[in-house]
Amino acid sequence: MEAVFKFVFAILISAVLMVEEATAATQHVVGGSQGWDESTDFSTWASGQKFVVGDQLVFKYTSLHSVVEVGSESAYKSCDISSALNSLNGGNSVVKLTKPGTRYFACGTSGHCGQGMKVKITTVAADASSSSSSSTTTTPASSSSSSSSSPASTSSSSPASASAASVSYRASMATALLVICLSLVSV
Ligand SMILES: [Cu+2]
Repeated sequence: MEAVFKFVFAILISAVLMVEEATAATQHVVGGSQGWDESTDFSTWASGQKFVVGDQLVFKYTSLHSVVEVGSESAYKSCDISSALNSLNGGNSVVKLTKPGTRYFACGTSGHCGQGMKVKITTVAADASSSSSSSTTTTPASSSSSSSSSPASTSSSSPASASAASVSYRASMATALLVICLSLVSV
């Protein structure tokens, strides 16, 4: 009987871990089904996404394009790719979002950035929303924007509620499994 309980318990624990795994990291295919292309509306695409630390960007593109990461908002706005932090080729480039903040990507092909082939990605901390108490989001993003004097509004407040929902979902999931475990023990 005890062996059966241990088996069930192991199944439940692995189920919890799988739920964690599924919600922990997201792969964002940049531009959705249209991919990394001049015709894609990247600002609309990005506004519908929530980028969390640990997530990945996947750039899918033809040999006409490349991916260049630039280091500043001004370089991004003026399509100045001479200050590139990184340059990627090959048609299937994966970029890991390792910390909170804003990153800027453009196409390296001449003229493409000017046609709108660029995207701005704002990543939020994974645990920023898990503190369910009424904390006023103290994101460390303000420290990185010390150089820019432009009053660019940070639009990182609205997607925070989305992951709060997923966190509470995970919490209720874990609680439900715990209750099942406890009821099995008492049998
Ligand atoms: Cu291009």
